[in-house]
Amino acid sequence: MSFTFGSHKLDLSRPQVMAILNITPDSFSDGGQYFSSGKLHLDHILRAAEDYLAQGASILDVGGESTRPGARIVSEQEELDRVVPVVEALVNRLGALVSVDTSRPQVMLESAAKGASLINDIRALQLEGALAAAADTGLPVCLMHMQGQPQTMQHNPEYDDIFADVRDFLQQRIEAANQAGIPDDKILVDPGFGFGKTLEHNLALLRQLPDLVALGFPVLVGLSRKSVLATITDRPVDQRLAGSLALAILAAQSGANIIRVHDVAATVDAMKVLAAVNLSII
Ligand code: 7PM
Repeated sequence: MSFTFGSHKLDLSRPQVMAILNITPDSFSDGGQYFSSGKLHLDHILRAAEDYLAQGASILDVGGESTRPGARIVSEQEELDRVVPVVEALVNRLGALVSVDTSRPQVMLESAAKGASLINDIRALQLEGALAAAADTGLPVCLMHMQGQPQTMQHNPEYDDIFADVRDFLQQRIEAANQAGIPDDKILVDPGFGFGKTLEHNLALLRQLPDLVALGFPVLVGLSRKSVLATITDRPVDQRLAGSLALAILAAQSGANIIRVHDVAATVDAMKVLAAVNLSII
C-alpha cells in the first residue's frame, strides 16, 4: 500500500506521522516560536524540522494561516511570505516530504513550484480557483471536512447524522476534485476533528472512523492537543500529550494512515508499538 507524494513514496500500510510546523506568530499551542519582532527565523524552523525527521516524522506540514477562532485574517501576500521560503528550505536543505496547509490557489502553486509534495486544505478546495490550482500542481490533496468557518465554527455546531454528513461532504468534494482532473489515487480524506464539532460529534466520528477508512482513500487525522482533550481530561494545551497519544493510537487502530501531531517522538514510539503488535514486525 504505497502512496506517491510528488517524488516521495510512503508505505501507508503502517501509520505515518506528520509533524506540524506552524509558521504563524499566534498559533494555538505552539505559536510564535519561529518569530521574533515579527520576523521569520528560517534557521529555527530548519532545526525543528530536522529534529522531527530524526524522530521519525515522514511528512512536514507547513501552515501559515492561523485557523484559531478569533485569529487575525492573514493576507495572501503574508501567507506566501511565510510559507513559500519555508517549503523551499525544507525541500532543498532537508529533502523532506513537505505538505502545505493552505486553502489559497497561489500558495498551492508557488509551494508546488518549490517542491512541496502534498496539498492539505482544511477547506477541501472550496475557495475560488483552488480545484484548478491543485489539479495544475499534479500533487495529491487532502480533503478535510469542516462545518462553517474557523472564526465561528464552534458556535453550536449541529448535524442530523455526523458521520453521514461528513462522509457525504467528502464524497461531494472527491467528485468535484475528480471533475477538476484530480484522480482518486491523488486523494486523501480527513474528517476534520474539532472543525465545527462538539465533543459528542468528535467521539462519534472517532467511533465510526473504520467506516471512513472503508471508503478506500487514505485517511489523515489531526487530534493532537485538540479541545476534545480539554473536555475529557480537563488539561491545558501543554498537558495533553497522554490524551493525544491515546487518540492517535485509537485512530491508527481504526485504520487511519497519517497522524498529524505536535509531539513527534512520542507519537512515533506509540505507532511503532502498534505496528509491532499488528504486524509482528519490529
Ligand atoms: C485552532 C484550531 C488552531 C484548529 C489549530 C487548529 C487539522 C489540519 C489543523 C486537521 C488537517 C490544529 C488545528 N488541524 N489539517 N490543520 N487535519 N488535515 O489543532 O485535523 O492543528 S489546524
